[in-house]
Amino acid sequence: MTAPIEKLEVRQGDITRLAVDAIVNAANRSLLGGGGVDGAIHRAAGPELLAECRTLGGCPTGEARLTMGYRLPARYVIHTVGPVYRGRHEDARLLTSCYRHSLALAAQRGARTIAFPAVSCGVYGYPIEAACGIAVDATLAYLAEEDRIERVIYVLFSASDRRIYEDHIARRGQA
Ligand code: AR6
Repeated sequence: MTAPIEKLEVRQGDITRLAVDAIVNAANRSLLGGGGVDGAIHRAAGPELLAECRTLGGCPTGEARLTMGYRLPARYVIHTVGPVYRGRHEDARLLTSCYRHSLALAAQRGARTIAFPAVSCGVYGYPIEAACGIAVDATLAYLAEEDRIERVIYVLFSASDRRIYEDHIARRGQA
């Protein structure tokens, strides 16, 4: 069995270009689209994605919902709603929950490869270092319990965010 940390990968770029089983969208509770990565995913997937999202009736913060990927190279989109950062303990709990719910939905639908953006780190204001630690902790905890997921890719838009993830994972690997 592959060790959980060996299943993690970091890339820089546009998540909409990834041919993985599932990409995760940093959505809002309406699931009806927005800016940032959400806008990019809806533009690349086409109007069928919004049509399916309309049938879902929204999603509470910290949970996730699955749709098809339509014109994306990814088969599924998992829409999760991260917390708006306010510096409370609750923020970390909700962000952890986004990762757990997204991974559980992916595994349930037979996805083996999944890509995450830095959920909550744009408009929602979560500091990237803290969010990275939460993302990696939540993913490793999940992968330790459930081995159907073979690869988890964190896709960062900027070189500085990519380095934060790479350094964090390298340190975790040495621990
Ligand atoms: N690929 C990968 N990462 C991206 C891409 C992309 N194509 N585009 C942006 N990012 P944000 P949030 C990065 O604001 O903070 C939306 O309007 C970006 O640099 O997209 O969870 C929703 O509808 C940042 O690091 O999501 C919600 O209303 C990260 O993705 C709200 O924004 C997340 O930034 C959610 O805010």
